[in-house]
Amino acid sequence: MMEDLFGLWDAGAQGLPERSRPMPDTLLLRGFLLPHEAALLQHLRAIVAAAPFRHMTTRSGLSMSVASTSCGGHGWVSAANGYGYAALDPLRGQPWPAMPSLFRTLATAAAAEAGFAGFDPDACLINRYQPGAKMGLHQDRDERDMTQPIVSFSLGLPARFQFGEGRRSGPVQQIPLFHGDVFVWGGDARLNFHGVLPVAEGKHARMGPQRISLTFRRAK
Ligand code: MD3
Ligand code: FE
Repeated sequence: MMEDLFGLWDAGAQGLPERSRPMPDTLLLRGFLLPHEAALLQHLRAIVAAAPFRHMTTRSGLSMSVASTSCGGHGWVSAANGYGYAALDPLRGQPWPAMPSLFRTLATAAAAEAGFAGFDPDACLINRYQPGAKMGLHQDRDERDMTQPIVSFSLGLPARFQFGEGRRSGPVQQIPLFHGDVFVWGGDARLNFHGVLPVAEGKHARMGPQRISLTFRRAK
């Protein structure tokens, strides 16, 4: 698509503010990853070659439309018999690939910008959204220390991110996330409900027909 060839799907071309606080204790950094794009993608390729994307199963036995893998000391896993953090990749019976120091450095820097100094992630969940894939509204509550923030990186196709408050039935806002954006959540926003609407068809110039998110957490 022409828009994509000229990079119009990236935040810089949308004329959006470089940083904003969509709600208290959050920070959205537009294009924060773009200076590091090539190195990030190289690391990502190596991780996925070692620990491939797979569709996990929810507790209700349904296959997720998003495919996932992890890097770091702990990976988030879900199966019919439960979910949470695991030091071994159940698919391979081996540790997850190490978290590249560039990933950690960028996540820690983004968290510090948001006011969460000293964030030291031990888990990075990598989600792949092909067109049509989505993630329903949920809370992230499998981590031990809820005073630690969550940092997410967005790459590839844009997505409409949905977020509400600490209760499922509360009001929901939508915000577009683009290639290179970083979103930080902590403090009072840490247990907010959030999700991703179905990703629209398209082909990103550098990522192809997919959106990939990397979500950094302190699991243990
Ligand atoms: C807001 N992933 O993996 S990342 C997830 O784009 C997840 O793949 C989405 O939600 C994705 O659990 C969203 C942004 C995010 C992550 C954690 C949050 C937003 C959050 C925790 C609390 C509030
Ligand atoms: Fe989540």
